[in-house]
Amino acid sequence: MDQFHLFPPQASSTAYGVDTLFFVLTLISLFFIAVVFLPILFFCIKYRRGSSADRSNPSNGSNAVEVGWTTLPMLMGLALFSWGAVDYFRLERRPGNAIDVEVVGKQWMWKVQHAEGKREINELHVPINRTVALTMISQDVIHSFFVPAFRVKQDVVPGKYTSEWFKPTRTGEYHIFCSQYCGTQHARMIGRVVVMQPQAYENWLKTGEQTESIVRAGERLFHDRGCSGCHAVNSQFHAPLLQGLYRNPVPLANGTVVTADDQYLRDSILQPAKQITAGYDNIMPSFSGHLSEQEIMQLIAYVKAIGQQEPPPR
Ligand code: HEC
Ligand SMILES: [Cu+2]
Repeated sequence: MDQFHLFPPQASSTAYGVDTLFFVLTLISLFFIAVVFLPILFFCIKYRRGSSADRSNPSNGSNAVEVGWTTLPMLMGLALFSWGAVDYFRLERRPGNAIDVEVVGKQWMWKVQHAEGKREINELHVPINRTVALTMISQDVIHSFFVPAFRVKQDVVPGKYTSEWFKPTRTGEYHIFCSQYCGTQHARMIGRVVVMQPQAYENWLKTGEQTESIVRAGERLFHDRGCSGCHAVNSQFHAPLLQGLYRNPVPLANGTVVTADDQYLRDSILQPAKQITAGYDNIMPSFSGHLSEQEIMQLIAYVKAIGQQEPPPR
């Protein structure tokens, strides 16, 4: 299908599945178009003015036909739904063992940061045959991260993390589009994914100025912004330790229990009063407006990193 450029190349592990479903849907639609329009054409000719066709119109019902054309399309519809749902869930569930990349959308560019700390704008370098998982957020309006060659598209929303993953299966450069109208320069909010051989990717990561990793940057912020003043073992304040927190259940003061995922950590930093941890007072100041989206992502990366450690004794 590559010679025929009706479609972008299939450059990810999921592209073929998405295309197959799309083609089957198109074929089925063509079939039903034929079933409807060929008889119309046939009857137009048969019953044209002046033809000697029989117009007495005797009624003849058939239960078999009625049941048939009700159940068959229903089963087809259900089959297509299940097929689509299976593919959808596969695309929705972020696989483990992925390369994490953070993406911030803003009018009108894509800001990318790799876990190792490397940053780029409107470009995303990735190695071939590795799963890449993007954690995305917008710092202004709704955008959408669309890579046609990978058949993935996901809205990028202010205030809420969304994610998107793909596994590139061929090297090369592929378009990134913003596919959500986001203002006058929306059409310019484009970029490219560069899929590289693993070794070339490793070399690329080392080029340019040396940057600290996302976790290191988060650790630095954690001290600079005064988080450690409350959340440290020897703190004067009564604040929860963040070690062992990530992905674990947190009992809240209102009696409910939530899981400490990325969104919870984000909300804890920006709107601490929204979900008070049980046994603590609402003394944490809100950092809303004091941190950039990238800084919030770095802090979260750090809290996630220490979240895998054992809580130290107090
Ligand atoms: C004045 C002290 C203080 C400062 C400064 C502070 N916190 Fe907190 N933090 C608290 C307290 C007390 C709680 C528990 C009550 C609540 O949920 O608001 C808390 C809760 C949290 C939680 C949820 C923890 C849990 O177990 O559910 C996270 C995550 C968090 N803080 C991160 C941060 C980060 C990141 C910073 C720095 C940007 C920060 N805090 C700065 C006092 C503080
Ligand atoms: Cu946009």
